[in-house]
This record gives sequence, structure tokens and C-alpha cells, in this order.
Amino acid sequence: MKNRLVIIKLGGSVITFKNKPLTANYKVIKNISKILSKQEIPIIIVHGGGSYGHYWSVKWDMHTKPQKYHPRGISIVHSSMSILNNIIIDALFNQGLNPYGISPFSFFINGKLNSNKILELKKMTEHNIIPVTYGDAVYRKNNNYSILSGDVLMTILSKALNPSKIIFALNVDGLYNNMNEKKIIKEIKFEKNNTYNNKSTKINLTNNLNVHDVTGGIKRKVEEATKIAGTGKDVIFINGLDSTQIQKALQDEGFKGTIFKGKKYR
Ligand code: IP8
Repeated sequence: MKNRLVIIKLGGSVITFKNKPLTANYKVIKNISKILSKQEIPIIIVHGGGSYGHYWSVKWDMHTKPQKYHPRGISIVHSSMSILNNIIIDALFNQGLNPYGISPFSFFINGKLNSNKILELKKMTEHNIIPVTYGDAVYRKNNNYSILSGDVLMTILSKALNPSKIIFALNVDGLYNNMNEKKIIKEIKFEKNNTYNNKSTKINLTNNLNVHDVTGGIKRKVEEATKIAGTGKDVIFINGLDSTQIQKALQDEGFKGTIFKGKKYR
């Protein structure tokens, strides 16, 4: 059977108002849920922390580096992420879908990725379930925790599950050549030396960085997209605030955005 699995990351700036602590963007979440309810394809969703997880991570000085963070911080970051996860689960469920929230805690054992557990996500989609996982404060080992970004999860899941499509829904239309012209770079090709060809365009990442983002904002997304494309798969960046772009990307209908071309397609 043809592999049709799609993995989609709903960015924190799409599903929450990044500058309003603990505020979800219910309208956008509903629009995206409606679009997803019309698809007849196996889907896994990953979502970011936005004004939930990032808000508390900053307050408790928690980062991506595994450390013995304060237990109050660990608890509140995780709890805020599970609240946000439930908001998304409810919206998907209300559109007739069968979402199943999963903390990435369950993907690790003895500080290492548990690949058998990750493979089960794909199995679940065969039974019409949509696994919905997310960036979180994750137990590593010896009581060290770290903030695991949903972007890193995208790389982990893409490598393990060989999806047919990988989409990052952002709060911008794609990668801009620079912040003055704001021209979308349509395609970025992999070079032999594992870098990207963007000679005619200079990707300006610094202007996109967000101070409330403990996991690295757009820079991290580009890094993860680069890693995934290095394994041969295309990665699509689109604007998730416009849910029709998600529809178009899912249906190959000429969406507006940036494609990182997978290495093998050159
Ligand atoms: O927004 C980070 O996930 P991201 C989640 O995908 C937390 O980087 C807990 C800050």
C-alpha cells in the first residue's frame, strides 16, 4: 500500500497568541481542524508551545539543555502543554476526528529514543486515530529534564516513520529572502556539501527570532527542515493562519510557501 502518512507541525504562533500569556487562538485551531476533517489521509500532528509552554519555560529559566530544573517549573510547563494539547484535541474531536494526545515523555526510555513506541504512532493512524504530540518538558535521565521542541520532534518522527509529506504551519507565508522585500523563497535545494543553495537569496533569520521562544524560533525550524531534507524528504513551510494553505499543501494544489527539496530529488 502506498505510504500516505502526513506529519504536520502546528506552530505555537499559529495556535496561540504568542504575546498574550496562556491564550489559545481558538478560531485558527477550529479552522485547521475543519480542514483536517475533510482529508482522508493518515495524519500525525505535532504542536508547539506558543504562549503556554514558552511562557512558563522563560519564567522558570528552562531550556533545551538537559538539567535539573526546578520541579515547580517542570510541572507547570508540562501541565500548560497538556492544557494546550487538550484544547487542540477538543477542536479536532468536535470536527468528527479521533485525536489522541501523547506527551513525548513516552518516546524516551533510559534517556534514549524508544523507536518501537514511535512506530506505534503510524499503526494508530491505520485505525483512524490522529496522534497529537507536542513540545514539552521531557524527562531525560538522572532527574535531568529538557525542553524538547516540537520542531525536533518533527525530525525524530520524520526519520522514524517515513511520511509522504512533512508540513510546518508557521505564522508567516514561508521563508523570506529578506525582511525588506519579504519575497517568499519558493524552493531551497540541497547541495552536496549538506548546505542549501540560496545564492540569489539570503535567508534572514535574525529578524524572525522571538524573545519568548526558548527553543530557537524560525532558526530551529530551518535547522530541523534541513536535517529532514537531508534524509531525502521534502519539507513544506506554509502559513497556518490561512488554513486554506494547509488544504492546498495536503492536496498538492499549488500552495504559497517554501519547499526544502529532499536531497535525493536533485
Ligand atoms: O514551540 C516547545 O515546543 P516548540 C514547547 O515546538 C515548550 O519549540 C514546552 C516550550
